[in-house]
Amino acid sequence: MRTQVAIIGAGPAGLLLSHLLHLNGIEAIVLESRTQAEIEATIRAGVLEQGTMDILNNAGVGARMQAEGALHHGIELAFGGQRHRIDLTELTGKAITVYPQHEVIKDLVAARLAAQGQLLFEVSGVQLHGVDTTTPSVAFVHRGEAARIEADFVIGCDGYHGVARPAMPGQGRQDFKRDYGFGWFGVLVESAPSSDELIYARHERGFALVSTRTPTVQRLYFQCDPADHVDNWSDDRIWAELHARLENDDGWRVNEGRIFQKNIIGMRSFVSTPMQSGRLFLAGDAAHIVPPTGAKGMNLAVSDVALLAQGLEQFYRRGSEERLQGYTAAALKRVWRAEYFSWWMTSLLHTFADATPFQREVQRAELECVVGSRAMATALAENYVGAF
Ligand code: RFL
Ligand code: PHB
Repeated sequence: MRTQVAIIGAGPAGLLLSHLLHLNGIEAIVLESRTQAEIEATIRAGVLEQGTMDILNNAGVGARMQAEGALHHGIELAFGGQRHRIDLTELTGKAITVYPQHEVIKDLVAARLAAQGQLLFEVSGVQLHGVDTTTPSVAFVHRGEAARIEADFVIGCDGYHGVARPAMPGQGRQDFKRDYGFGWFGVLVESAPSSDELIYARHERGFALVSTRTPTVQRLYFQCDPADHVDNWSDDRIWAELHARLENDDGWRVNEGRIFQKNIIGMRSFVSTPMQSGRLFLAGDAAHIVPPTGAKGMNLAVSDVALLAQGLEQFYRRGSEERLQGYTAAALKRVWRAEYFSWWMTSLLHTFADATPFQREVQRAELECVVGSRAMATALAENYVGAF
């Protein structure tokens, strides 16, 4: 098989990139290890920045997001028994949209299939060859048969555990990493939203987050031991923990309902540089991870591939590699800002096992500054909506 761009991974990064390339008349093949049903059912992100929505809308895949996504003009920070609203729109002129990542995936898959895009599911044994030549190739197994794609470029959109980053030449690479030592316990709940806006809560027992998915499904999280197991948490124990962490003086309570999914994720920050070598480029979680507190992961994946699509378009249309060569620098500028913000939100809102009493008081004081100072609230809001 021969194509212009071989893309590994059909997450938001890989699917959107293949669609943006298609819109520019560039051919791509996407290789995905899971089934279509699996990728369309994986529950992950929920918050889309305006810039992400603009990219999806301009690519013609935003109709359902516009119809079904919920526009949020603020978020709440809860601590010390009180809830404080950060008015995102008043402070920045922008808003965010809550629309589940797996719905974005469904929209992108539908668009790719409608355009007869080449999307191969259930591939295995993906191996990259010749990425430092102008004729790279990808070997893999599909439907029990060995196959190979010859391409001009290979793009690793295969997430944190993928094969593309390990295939990068080791020389000159630098990885930056921070493990937080805690995780998030996430539940999906059949019930009406408890709040019109997301609530980020700091409590001595640990962080909690109230988010939504649809008018009948809530997404709730609480800080936990990443080595804990969902089976240790009965529904009653989960509700007791959430009520304890979300306690407040005005009598507001999170709505209970049937819990139909539980999962635990670890929290880490990670950046691998450079994001390119020869004809191999990395995008999204394959190159960087943020803790979910800042809601930035999918937004970064989308902005990476928007840059790559521009670079590839310039290459094929004008024969210039200038933008492609500047990809790492352009992407990392935004990536590091998101790394900073996600680290800061995480530090502000979680309990740290090794925190001294002094550090705990400073953390509480910082939260008071954020809700009390328009300048600090604006800084949070600008970062949260992706205003700069
Ligand atoms: P993905 O989504 O991990 O997709 C990678 C795809 O590659 C496939 N793959 C392979 N295919 C072929 N061969 C191989 N060897 C392969 N290895 C892997 C995988 O099967 C998969 O389909 O990466 P991508 O596209 O870079 O997208 C990144 C986002 O998914 C991620 O950053 C976000 O989900 C992060 N995130 C959030 N981001 C936001 O912008 N807003 C949020 O509100 C938000 N909340 C979250 C989140 C992530 C979470 N988890 C579960 C980590 C909340 C949570 C709980
Ligand atoms: C979510 O709804 O899954 C979500 C929302 C905000 C975050 C992280 C996750 O910061």
